[in-house]
Amino acid sequence: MTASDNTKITSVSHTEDLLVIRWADGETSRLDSMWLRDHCQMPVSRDADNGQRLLNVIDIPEELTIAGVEQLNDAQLKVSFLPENHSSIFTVQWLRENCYCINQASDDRSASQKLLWQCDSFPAGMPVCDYGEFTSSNESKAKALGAFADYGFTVLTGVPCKSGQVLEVISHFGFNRETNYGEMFEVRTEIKPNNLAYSNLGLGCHTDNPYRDPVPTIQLLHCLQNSTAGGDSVLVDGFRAAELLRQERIEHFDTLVDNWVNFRFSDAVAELNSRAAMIETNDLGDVVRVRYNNRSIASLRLPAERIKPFYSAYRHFSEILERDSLKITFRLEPGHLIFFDNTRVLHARTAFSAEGERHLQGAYADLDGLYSTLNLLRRDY
Ligand code: NM2
Ligand code: OGA
Ligand code: ZN
Repeated sequence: MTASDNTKITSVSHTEDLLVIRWADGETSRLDSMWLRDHCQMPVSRDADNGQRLLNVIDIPEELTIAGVEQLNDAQLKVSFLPENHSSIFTVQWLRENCYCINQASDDRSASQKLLWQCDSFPAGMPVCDYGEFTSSNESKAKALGAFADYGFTVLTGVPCKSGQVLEVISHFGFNRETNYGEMFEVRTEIKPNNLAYSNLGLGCHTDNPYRDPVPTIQLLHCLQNSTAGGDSVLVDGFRAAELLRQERIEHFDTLVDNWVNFRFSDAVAELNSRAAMIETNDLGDVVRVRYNNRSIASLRLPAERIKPFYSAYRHFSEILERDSLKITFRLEPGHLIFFDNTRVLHARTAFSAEGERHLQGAYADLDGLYSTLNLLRRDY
């Protein structure tokens, strides 16, 4: 085997605590003894069939040390530990790919893993995929779901205008999330609606169901009819908006991360409450979730001295979200279906007239299923 530059080792050394690998491309790995033992890939430590860890961290002696390191060949390194007299053989490739000095933490959700966008980010048009292609070609599906992962939304065209079709679309990438609104819901004008979505009013930028914990993480809207004047659709990248807030005024950003909001929905058959941050960050300070829906904020209950600072920050974020420079505006036509990450992308619609018909069918699904499908497809490419 000829090792490529990033799996070629220049030197290996160790202390009791650290394995030090210098790589031919100039990178250095300093791997902690406890981390190495815990990540042992041998059959005593991992189930040989499913790869799941057999050992518990408390099975590892706290006084563990590295007793020796031996490079067996270009592809394998043996690390021996004391006092348990255990040896682990690691592949060089595994060490390189999993080294925490070289590879940054990664996940499916955080802003740092995404392509943030605004109004002028799609000069060649929004990410779109023909539904026939989506269902018949794994390559097209991988591309469409990849765009969803990067931008937080994708449009499907040529989706049959059949009632219930939105549920079939979900079955091609994940699982339906049933809620009190049903497996799916009809978005059209109703008399005395239980939710303003079922009126012809315009809706400002929002994420759906902030009053639910956990929130549905994907929303789909399938257009069956849209012959009214108005009723245009708007999307905003909430991660981009949150980053702008952070850049423009960090204390406003911090205020929305640190002061949680009560959200509420109530009708004859449901009473839903949650308390959560409008902007959520992970342990590295990356934005991972945005939750924003002015219609559904319950009584704000914060310690008295936090109310004024909260309103300054909330107003600033709201003002950013309503900037035209962030919005993409388009019209859903019959046969179009948009699906978006409801923890990142906010949606809105303009008011529409009582003349003509506007009918969407909506449904929720979740990101875990979509990312799993995408990862499986990517195994093949
Ligand atoms: N609908 C369309 O989250 C919301 O309350 C927005 C949700 C009623 C399922 C509307
Ligand atoms: C919704 C919603 C937008 C629209 O149903 O949650 O926001 O275009 N609808 O009607
Ligand atoms: Zn909505």
